Amino acid sequence: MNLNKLGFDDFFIAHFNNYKNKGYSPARVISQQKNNYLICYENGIVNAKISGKFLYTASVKKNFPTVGDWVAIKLSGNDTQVIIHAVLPRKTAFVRKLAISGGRKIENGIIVGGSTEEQVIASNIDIVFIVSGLDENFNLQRIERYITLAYNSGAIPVIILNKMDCCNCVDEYISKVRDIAFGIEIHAVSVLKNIGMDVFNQYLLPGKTVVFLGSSGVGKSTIINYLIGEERQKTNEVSEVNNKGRHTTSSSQLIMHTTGGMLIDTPGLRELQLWGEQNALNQNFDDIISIIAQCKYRDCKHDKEPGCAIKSAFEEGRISYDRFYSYIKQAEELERLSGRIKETEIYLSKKAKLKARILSDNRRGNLQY
Ligand SMILES: Nc1nc2c(ncn2[C@@H]2O[C@H](COP(=O)(O)OP(=O)(O)OP(=O)(O)O)[C@@H](O)[C@H]2O)c(=O)[nH]1
Ligand SMILES: [Mg+2]
Ligand SMILES: [Zn+2]
Repeated sequence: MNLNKLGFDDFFIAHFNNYKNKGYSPARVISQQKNNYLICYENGIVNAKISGKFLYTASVKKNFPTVGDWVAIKLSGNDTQVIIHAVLPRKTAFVRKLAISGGRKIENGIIVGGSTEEQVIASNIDIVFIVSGLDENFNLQRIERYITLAYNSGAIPVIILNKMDCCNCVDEYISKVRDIAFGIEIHAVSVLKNIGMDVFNQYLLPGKTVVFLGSSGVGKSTIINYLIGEERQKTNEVSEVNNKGRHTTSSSQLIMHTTGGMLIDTPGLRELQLWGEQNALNQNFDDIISIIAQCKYRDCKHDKEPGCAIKSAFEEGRISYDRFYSYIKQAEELERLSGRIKETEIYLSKKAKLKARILSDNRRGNLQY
């Protein structure tokens, strides 16, 4: 395996020099499941694990190897199990902030302390495809957030509006996206109906890496399968017979393309977006969040639970029902998007939502906002 073809260029060669002198070999991470890595090195693809020393010193998540990383490995005699000793500096990286539940402290009603952590979703990428479906899940704000993160990555963002077969006003959507994506290429395609798929040719270049990002179900894996010409990545196809057989991508994976380009498939919303969205929600509603944090019970539904801080805040006029209601609305949107809301701290019962709405209607005007 020629490592240059995998993207091992002057940048990495320079950074690897130090390790080379100590007898290490370079390799690129192509997939990861906890501490089980699949890496590609000069002799092919092998399983790898992180060294004990590395585990001991890499305290934060973002220091661990991730898909797309170049790493320094030590080969043992038979090469069946190699050890990763270090991660080379990343040229680019798509990073998402994670909210760490439980990591927060409240002092005098204010959130303090490190409540977020960075997660590297893919690294050493040249192009970030922000994939969105032209269907009922289309969401301009979400695209906006992806653009911000893509720009932060250092790679070039490109917007792919997939499922154009589901939409009869494609131009309208393109112009909406154009308004928020100044100077970014926007391509409408349908992988299912094979419309406009040629646009990918210009991005699949030898030694270059592209990553597909976007919510679950937008068609990332379907596009990748189309591009590599085989059903390599399981897709979210639902069997019409029993409605079973959903296959959502669960971890990132780097795949070689015949052009010599590399494609990284990533898991959608269910794995990643939730915490990002939750984080954004927390930022928007930090007043509500800090009050909720003072509820006596962690799973307080803000209904009849004793020691509910939200209830007292209503009574004392410290927050408005309207604001609480819009928080619930957004949390509800999250719930729809993720289906994993019960695992988050913002789970609220249907009853509490209804009650907040009724109270909101009754008391409108009585409260000072
Ligand atoms: N109508 C239509 N459906 C599509 C198109 N592309 C993908 N789909 C369907 O959308 C569903 C989800 O596709 P996936 O490729 O699994 O989506 P994904 O983005 O990989 O989803 P995650 O792996 O969960 O992040 C599948 O049922 C696809 O058949 C398209 O162009 N048009
Ligand atoms: Mg997928
Ligand atoms: Zn409460």
